[in-house]
Amino acid sequence: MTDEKKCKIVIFGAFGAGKTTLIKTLDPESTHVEADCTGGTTTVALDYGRLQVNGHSVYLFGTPGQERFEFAREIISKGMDGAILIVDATSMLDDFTKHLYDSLSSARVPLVVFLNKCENIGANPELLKKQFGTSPVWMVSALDKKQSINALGNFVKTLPSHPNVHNHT
Ligand SMILES: Nc1nc2c(ncn2[C@@H]2O[C@H](COP(=O)(O)OP(=O)(O)OP(=O)(O)O)[C@@H](O)[C@H]2O)c(=O)[nH]1
Ligand SMILES: [Mg+2]
Repeated sequence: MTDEKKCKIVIFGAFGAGKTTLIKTLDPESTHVEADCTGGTTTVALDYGRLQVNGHSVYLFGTPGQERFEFAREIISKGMDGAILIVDATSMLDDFTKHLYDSLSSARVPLVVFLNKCENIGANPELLKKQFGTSPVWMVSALDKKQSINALGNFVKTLPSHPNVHNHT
């Protein structure tokens, strides 16, 4: 037995918000189940990565952003200790992101919002920042490893010291 803390973090967000990119940045050896789509790839099952942060073993699960994959989001969400909602700060807030935010806020799970693509000249995080009630909001670029680790580490620090799930391996 080890007293190492383990936590399962699930990443939500609309199509193209940057969920897969964030996991690739945080864990370059992560695994991704994707299909080709116009202009790139899209997650059709899940992303999976792991890393050590603030004395925790963090298990990251990325969900598909397309609305039709609701069943996959439900399965992946089981037993999560925390949720990250990624929002593309170069776009207006869309209805699906609002729906994800409302469902996660009413679920009893710690939640943080990452406003993503903030290094992009077209990003307007200030406009979006106020639209997430009392939830903590971080401005990030999922392409930037330091920023991504910092934002994740700060979230993990806030999680209860006895997470729901004891063994995610
Ligand atoms: N400029 C910029 N582009 C980003 C950033 N994060 C992601 N992207 C780009 O946004 C596009 C979509 O990123 P993904 O990580 O595949 O998005 P996703 O949320 O996993 O998308 P789905 O799986 O289809 O729901 C890709 O072209 C990424 O390179 C960022 O921080 N800055
Ligand atoms: Mg993806």
